Amino acid sequence: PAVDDSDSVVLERRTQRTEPPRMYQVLMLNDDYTPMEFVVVVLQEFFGKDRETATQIMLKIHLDGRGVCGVYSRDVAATKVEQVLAAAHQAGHPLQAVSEPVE
Ligand code: TYC
Repeated sequence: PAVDDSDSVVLERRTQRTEPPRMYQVLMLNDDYTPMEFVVVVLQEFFGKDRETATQIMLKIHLDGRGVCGVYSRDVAATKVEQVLAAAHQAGHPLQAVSEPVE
């Protein structure tokens, strides 16, 4: 920090600017067996979607093969994937989820 010869204060940045952390999108993948209702419940329970939004995302996945469920820091995204896979496995459904960096 330095003070100039007028009354205004000049604050220098002496440290390197830190990039914001990379964000990761969690995607669910379509399959032929997982019930639509199960996917809608997963989107509500683990991704905080209301029922209408969850239904729209589920249908998008059903039609396009994959869809974004949410965007999170790396650790949170990894946990979401684990939660989806655990719930699907427990229910006996083949539902798959992955996370990948945004961009
Ligand atoms: N295709 C499934 C069905 O017709 C529904 C489904 C939607 C499954 C999204 C997985 O990620 C998924 N029952």
